[in-house]
Amino acid sequence: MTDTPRTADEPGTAGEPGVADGFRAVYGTAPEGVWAAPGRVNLIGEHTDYNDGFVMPLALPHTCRVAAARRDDGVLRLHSAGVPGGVTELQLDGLAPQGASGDRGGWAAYPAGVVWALRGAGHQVGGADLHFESSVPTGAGLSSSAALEVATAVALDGLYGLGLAPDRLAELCRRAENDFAGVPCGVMDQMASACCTSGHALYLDTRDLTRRQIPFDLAARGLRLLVVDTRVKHALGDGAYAERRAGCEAAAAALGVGALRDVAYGELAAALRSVEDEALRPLVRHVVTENERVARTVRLLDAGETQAIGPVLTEGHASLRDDFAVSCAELDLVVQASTASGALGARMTGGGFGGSAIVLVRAEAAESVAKAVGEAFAAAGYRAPRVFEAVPGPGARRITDGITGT
Ligand code: GAF
Repeated sequence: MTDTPRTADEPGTAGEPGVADGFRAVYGTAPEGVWAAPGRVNLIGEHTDYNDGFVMPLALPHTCRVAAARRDDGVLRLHSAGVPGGVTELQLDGLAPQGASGDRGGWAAYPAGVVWALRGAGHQVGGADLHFESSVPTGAGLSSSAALEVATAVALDGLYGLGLAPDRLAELCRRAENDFAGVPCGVMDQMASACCTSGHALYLDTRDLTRRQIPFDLAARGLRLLVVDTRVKHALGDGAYAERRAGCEAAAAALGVGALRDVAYGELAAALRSVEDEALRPLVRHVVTENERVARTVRLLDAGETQAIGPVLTEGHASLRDDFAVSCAELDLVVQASTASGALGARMTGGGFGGSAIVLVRAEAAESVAKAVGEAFAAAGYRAPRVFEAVPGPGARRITDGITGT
């Protein structure tokens, strides 16, 4: 494998002393605390969240960390170590959904949108200075935006003593992304970042946000989960994601249901016959079968048959590739090369159109499978992928408080 994730707890990388020091360097004073929120991979349940369906993400050790302090003058200042351009300064009263920088595209729209959503929901949030450092790869389908939003939300919740539950923060972060930053995502990524726990996958019903932490200790079973970042840029805002979402909504309307989640697996054949628009049928088939794959995965994990989820993952990939049409050649190659070289199963993870895949392997096969994927990429003339292991980490949290000194 080629890469090891940095974690917030790892000294000497981008841990909390680094981000507090970064805050001091930018703003000249000490932060009041440091908070962290992780990126995620989704084990199964893709493009189901905006259909009120089921998902099962787990938190990565990669985090967005934010050092933060209150201000009493109605000003929000935002700075990211990873982005050139210095400090973005905004007036709280002037925050409006067209985007923090007026172009909808700037990174600052995500944290600014969270402040806007919190205030819009009636929470007493004043000004703040925020400095971010993130180890979540951007554009890799690993939820760097959700990590940024949720880090902002937990920091403001802590600074202003709001006492909001993690799922409420996640919902407000989703609102920020949909209505302020203009990205029509579902709620999975924000819920994953806010609510995942170490050593577990989060089984989530996105309709009512009921959830269960499912133990996911792969090492104990002699297994490993690899993440392969194809380094093909992934972006949700480019229209294709919104088109899939609109197609699902049109299909639900044609079927007379509130959301495709309401079509039971046993009713699929009849539902497909009654959708007149042929272009919508594959979308229905993917969502209905994907919800069934989540249910199957839960049953297998509950029964301790972890390695048997491998073929379910690969089946999910075929559905995303052939029915939902959100894969790409590089993601397909990860799945093909890894399963051909001994992986138990593999699939793209996240929104697709590039980004990352996950690969379930027996521990002893991890190196050879990663090598086989790298060789397949080289043979195809693709850029070398980044490969690392996903071990389920904790969700959003405060990592230091009471920082003193300047
Ligand atoms: C992206 C979105 F942000 C999620 O809400 C989800 O729809 C996912 O794509 C696909 O499952 O990560």
